Amino acid sequence: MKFVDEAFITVQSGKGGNGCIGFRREKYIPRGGPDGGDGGDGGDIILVATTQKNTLYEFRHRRHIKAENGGDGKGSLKHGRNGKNLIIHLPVGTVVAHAETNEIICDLTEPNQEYVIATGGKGGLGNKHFATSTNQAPRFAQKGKEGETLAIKLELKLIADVGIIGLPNAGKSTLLKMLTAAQPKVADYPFTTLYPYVGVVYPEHAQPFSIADLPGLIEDAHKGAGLGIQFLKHIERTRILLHLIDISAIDPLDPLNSYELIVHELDAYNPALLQKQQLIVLNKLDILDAESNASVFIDHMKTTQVISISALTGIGIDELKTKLSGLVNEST
Ligand SMILES: Nc1nc2c(ncn2[C@@H]2O[C@H](COP(=O)(O)OP(=O)(O)OP(=O)(O)O)[C@@H](O)[C@H]2O)c(=O)[nH]1
Ligand SMILES: [Mg+2]
Repeated sequence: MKFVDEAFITVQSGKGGNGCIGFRREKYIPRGGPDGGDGGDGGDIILVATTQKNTLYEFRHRRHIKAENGGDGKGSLKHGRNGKNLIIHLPVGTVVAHAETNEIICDLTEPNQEYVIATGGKGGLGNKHFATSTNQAPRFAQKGKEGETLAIKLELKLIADVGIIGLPNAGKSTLLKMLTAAQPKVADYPFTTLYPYVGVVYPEHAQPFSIADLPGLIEDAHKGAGLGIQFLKHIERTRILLHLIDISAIDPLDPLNSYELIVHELDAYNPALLQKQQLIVLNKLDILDAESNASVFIDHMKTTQVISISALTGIGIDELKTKLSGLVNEST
């Protein structure tokens, strides 16, 4: 299904049913008392976070969502039926805000998290409730209350422990496939990945953690170049950045330049991104000359926080898993 990470919808809870004006009419009871039943309550609109969805695509076509109205009360004290609550399943990571003011209403960060966004109108009371000593046959009942109508903006900001970033073709999707059961498309042309994928890594002796494959970044991504900025926001909610670099270049200085380009893009979009824990991973170590390029890179960077792998053949993957799992646990 197509990836959509923003949608505007209107939600409307159900109206309460009206209370009934009724009187008992039985054979030997000439003037029966009031017996109008109460109206049922209108249904609520409830948002529920689910891991089963990763797009807001359906809301392109589902713009107005309404819960059921409550039924009217009936004679013989029959209570109107309550309107059914309407549950809207949203992907984990959806931020819900007022459409006009952008004021945040709730942030669905946990699976199964619930939020009642519009409460159904109360049902009206039947005339039975209004009988008094002076008015034993009240000819009025309460009307049901209107439901609430709210225009909201849904914005999906993926949540993952680790986000894989890098230039197009660095091998990000290949790495996600190697580490998890996710099946993103892999191909030897740039911009194969058009939207983020999230997979779960199950290390042998540690807690599982989630990892997101993000579309490739290029120069001026922060200004909208390539797939650009629309995906940079998904990096905001990953705790650790895995910066993947193709080390198989002919010019050993290329990987360094590509590293700096990406760092510059992150900084230009939001400097806070650079405060995140970052792990540099050099990919395509199986290709000729990659190893010597890797040494050049490591010398220049003067850091040991670098892991060399081949996402294709599996070189270094176990070491990477252990390293990531350690970083994830440290940061919780
Ligand atoms: N030899 C070799 N090729 C690799 C390796 N990892 C990825 N590739 C190849 O590099 C090409 C790009 O891989 P992808 O995984 O699609 O790259 P990506 O970073 O997801 O690319 P975009 O989605 O376009 O940003 C594919 O042809 C892969 O088969 C590796 O470790 N070794
Ligand atoms: Mg890809």
